[in-house]
Amino acid sequence: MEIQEVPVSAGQSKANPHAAWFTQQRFGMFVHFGINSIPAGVWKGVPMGRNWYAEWIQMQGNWPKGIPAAEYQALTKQFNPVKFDADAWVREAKNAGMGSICITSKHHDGFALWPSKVSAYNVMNTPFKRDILGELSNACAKHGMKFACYYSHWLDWEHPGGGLPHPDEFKSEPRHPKRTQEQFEKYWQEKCLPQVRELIENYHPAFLWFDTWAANSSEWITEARMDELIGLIRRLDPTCLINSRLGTWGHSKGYAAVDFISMMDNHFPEKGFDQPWETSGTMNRSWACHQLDHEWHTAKEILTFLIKNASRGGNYQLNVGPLPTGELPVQAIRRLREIGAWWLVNGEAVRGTEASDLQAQKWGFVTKKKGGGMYYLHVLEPRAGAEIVVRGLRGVKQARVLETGQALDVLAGNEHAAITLPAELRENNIAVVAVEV
Ligand code: FHN
Repeated sequence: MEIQEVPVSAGQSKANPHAAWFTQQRFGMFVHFGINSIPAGVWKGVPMGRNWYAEWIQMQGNWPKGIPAAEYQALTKQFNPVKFDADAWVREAKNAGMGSICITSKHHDGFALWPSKVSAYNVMNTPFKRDILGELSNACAKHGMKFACYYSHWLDWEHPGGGLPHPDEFKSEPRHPKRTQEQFEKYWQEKCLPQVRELIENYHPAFLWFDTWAANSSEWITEARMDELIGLIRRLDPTCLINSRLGTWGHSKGYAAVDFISMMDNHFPEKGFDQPWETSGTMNRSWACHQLDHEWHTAKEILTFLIKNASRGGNYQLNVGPLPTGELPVQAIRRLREIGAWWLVNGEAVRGTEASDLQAQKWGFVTKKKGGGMYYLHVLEPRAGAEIVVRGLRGVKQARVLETGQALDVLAGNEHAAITLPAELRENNIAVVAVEV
C-alpha cells in the first residue's frame, strides 16, 4: 500500500474528553474477519498477487483480472465459522492486557458481519446466520472491554457506486472503470451512512475506525462528506470516537476534525503527536487470515512496538486474523499469551502512562506514569549486572525491578543517572525497572 504521513499542525490539540479511556488503555485488538478469511490468500490453488493482504483477494486473486464479483460473493454460501466464540476472543485479548476489540464490520469487499437492513450482503444470508457484531459486543460488555468497529467507508466492491482501488496504485487488467460522483453519492447515501447509523444504534461502538490512505481518496471522501459522516456520528453518539483515516488530509481542520490519529499500517513514529494517536499493526504480514503467511513477529517484537509507542504517548492496536472456522490461529494465541505473561507483571508500565520526556535511550524506552512521579525503564536486552545510563533522569528516590521489587543501586550524575541491574538477573524478555522520582 502507498503510505503518506501527514504532519499534525501546531496548536490543533483539542483532546475529546471522551477519549480519556482510549489514551489510558494503550493496547487494543484489531480483528480482520469476513468471507475473505475463507480462501485465506489462495484462490483456486494459486496464491494471490502483489502483497500479503489476504482481505484484498477479490482484487488480487486471479491476478491481474481479479475475481469476478459474482464468483467472489458466492463465498457467502460457504461462510460458516461454527467455532466462533466471542467470549474466547475477548478472554484472549483481555489476558494480553488489551482494553478494546475493533472488528471489520464491513471491509472493502462490502460484506457486513451483522444483520444489516441496508444491504442483503450480510452474515444472515450465509449458512452461519449469527450476528457476529452482536455476540462480540455483548462479550465485550460482559468482560469490561470496549467494543469498536472498523468500517470501510470509501472502498466498497459490492455496491455499484462504492469506491474502487486507484488504477495507478493497483495495476490490474483490465483497469477498473472510474466511478462518477453521482454513483459514489448513491453508495454514500444508500449504504455507507445508513450502515454507520445501524452500527451506532445497534452496537454503540466506543470508536469507529475508518480507512483511507491518501492516494485518490479525497476525490471521493470530500470535506463535505466527512462532515456529513462526522455530524451523523456526533448526533447519534457524542462519545463515539473517530479516527483520522476517515480522510483528514482532505479536511481543512486536518486531524482536529476527529478524535485520534491513526498511523499508516505498521508505522511506529519516532515522535508523538499532540492529540491521541495509535498504530494499527499486523502480527504477521496479512490482516485477514492468510494460509501461506508464516512470517510472524515474536511476542518480544510486538511488545517492543507497544512500548515504543507508549513512550511517545501513543496506542497500539494489534491485529489478529481468525481462521475460517472462527477460531484465532494458534500462532496468534501463543503470542497473545506470551504478551499476557509479560503484562501480568509489567502491565502498569504501559497502561495509564503518558508520553515520556526521557526518550531515545540506547538500551530501550522509557514510559512515564500519568501525572509523573514514576518512570519505567524498558530494557530490551537486559544483562545481569549491566549498568543502565538514563540520560535526563534526575531526582531519583528509588529504583526497583518491577517484577521482583528488588532495589537497585543508583548513581546520580548531573544530567543522567546510572542504574545497575541485579547480578542474578535471568531474563530473556524485556525487563522493566520502576524509578520513583
Ligand atoms: O486496505 C486496507 C487493509 O486491508 C487493512 O484493512 C488496513 C488496516 O490498517 N487498512 C487498509 C490499508 O491501509
